[in-house]
Amino acid sequence: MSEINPELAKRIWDIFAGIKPVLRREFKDKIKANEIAPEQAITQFSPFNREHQQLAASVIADFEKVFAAQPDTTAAISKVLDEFENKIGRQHPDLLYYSLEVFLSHHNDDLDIILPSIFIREPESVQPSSDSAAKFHLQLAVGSAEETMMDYWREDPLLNEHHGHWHIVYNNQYTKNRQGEMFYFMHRQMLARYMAERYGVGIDELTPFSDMHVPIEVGYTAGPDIRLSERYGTGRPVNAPVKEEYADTQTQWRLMIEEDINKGKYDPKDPYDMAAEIAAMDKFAGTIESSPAGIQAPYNNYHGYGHGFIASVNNGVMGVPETALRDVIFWKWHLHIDDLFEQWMSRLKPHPVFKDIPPVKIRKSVDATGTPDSADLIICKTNEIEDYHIEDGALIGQSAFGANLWDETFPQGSYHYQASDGKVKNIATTGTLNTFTRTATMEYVTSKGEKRTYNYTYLAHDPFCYFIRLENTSLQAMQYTVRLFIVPKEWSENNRKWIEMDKFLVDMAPSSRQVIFRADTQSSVVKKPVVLNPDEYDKEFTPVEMELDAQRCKCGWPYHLLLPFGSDKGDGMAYQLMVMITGNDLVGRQPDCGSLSFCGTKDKMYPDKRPMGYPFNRPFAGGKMPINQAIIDHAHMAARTLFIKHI
Ligand SMILES: [Cu+2]
Repeated sequence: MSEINPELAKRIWDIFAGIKPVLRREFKDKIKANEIAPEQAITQFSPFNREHQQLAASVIADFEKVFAAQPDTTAAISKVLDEFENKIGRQHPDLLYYSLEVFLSHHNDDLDIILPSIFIREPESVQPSSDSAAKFHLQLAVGSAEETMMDYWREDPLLNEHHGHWHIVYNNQYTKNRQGEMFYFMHRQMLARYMAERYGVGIDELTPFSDMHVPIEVGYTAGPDIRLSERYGTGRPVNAPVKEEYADTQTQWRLMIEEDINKGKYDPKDPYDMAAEIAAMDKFAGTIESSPAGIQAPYNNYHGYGHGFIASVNNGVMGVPETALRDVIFWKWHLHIDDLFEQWMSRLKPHPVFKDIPPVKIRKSVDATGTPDSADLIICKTNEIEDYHIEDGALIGQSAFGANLWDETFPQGSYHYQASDGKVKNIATTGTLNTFTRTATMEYVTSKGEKRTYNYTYLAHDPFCYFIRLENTSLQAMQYTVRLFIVPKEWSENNRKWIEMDKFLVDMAPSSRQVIFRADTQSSVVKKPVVLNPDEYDKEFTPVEMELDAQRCKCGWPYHLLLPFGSDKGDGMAYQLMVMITGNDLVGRQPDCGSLSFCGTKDKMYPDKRPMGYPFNRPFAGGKMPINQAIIDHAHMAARTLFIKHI
């Protein structure tokens, strides 16, 4: 990446910080006055809409043409911005913003562009829905008081920003490697997290919305300021019907999809081969989403049309990726989509087919409840490590838990390590991580010039790290891939419910024992650079922040949501933490992007040779508890219990 000059960077910032409701209002007025060409006369721009995607494609093609005609990048980008400004007033502003952002994100390799946060870009849409009058909120918002218990999560501004940004990075114009598979995987992971969260908060399990002939039982009304955005309708009441013709289309398509799955249209060519599985899922999910990974089918873009059919009830948040998560129906619609992926997956040959077990050893036993337990999986809260510095992690681990202490166990308690200065310091291990509810303040000025200040709550957790004791039994130096997952213990036999926490490469000397250190902030799932406090964002363009950062990748999961809620009852909620070691599957030691799980690396191969979510990419078979049995039986897998307690 290279830096662009500060004036140009500031100009980009200012464009994205611009007040969009005014532009939207002007555009609506022009439509009314018949000043806009009919094919451009859009009321709500939605990248889920096929026709809108095509309009964006031609805008992006214009940007590319302008860009290619200039000798240097700075001149090229400023001409593209001129072109963007020329188009304002002739095409829908959200179509133009979307196209510009997709274009810039594609060229982000050459440029270190800082876009303002969602708090600045779309302030009216981050307002918590609880700021609607309470009664109005319950009646219209979600249909039940219970559902509002999840507002803090569904309406988390940075979660919504993440989702919006993901759909910019994985767009329809610039094809990415394994894009269809990524659509399936990223959304399945969000669902696993959402369901674990509901379970922890103590509300009903999520049910799918699979039949649009049934009125939408849940409603959604965002905070009242959303109406000032000129982008959305007033909200969707509970039990609102989807238009009959849309429901007919959806039903017809759903039946065709199920028939094609059952006919084996999307089966992998070889039922055991991972590359064949990846290609097959990529094609299937790419067709359903849709993305360029898909194929022609009558139901192509089934998922996207579903967003549109639901949004059409009242120009709802479902039409827009950076607000869709706020609505309960998003999760119900996506659970239905995921059910289709599950139908496809149930046709694969189940695990265990682990033929490629690397020469490693992690010690383990079985605890009193019959579940796997490993003394080689050690967890610490980083604020319980005296004089902790992340760069000393490996040294701390080796000193506290390795070398002549290799055969000791370290149940929750206080221990010691020797720091590089020779001094003995304290370190505590834990079996429980805490989550908290914190309050932050958002301040914004509406398009009417009114200043708003709101408190909102967000979930946060103890900063923590893992120490994993791993033995390389090979006589060779090896590189291994470490894969970490968690799941609510009661759901540990359900392969859809495992939450990916991290995956990374380690180097091992021949026949060696190593204490591997890994901090939560390094997680391959999390957006980099890590945002520790969601309300700390740049309120203004600050060129000093524009330093190069090879790890920068803006589409990862928000750090503060890395751990699920857990439970506020008793000891908290019992989770299982599982580690699986595979060979050198990750392409490259230092990916361009530090958030490879959900972001891949830009324009290159997805940096994992195995199917996303491996080993939970297939059902497990054998015995009463096949997943736990596989963990017990295989030398390259281990697990332990971890409590997550909300305090
Ligand atoms: Cu999405």
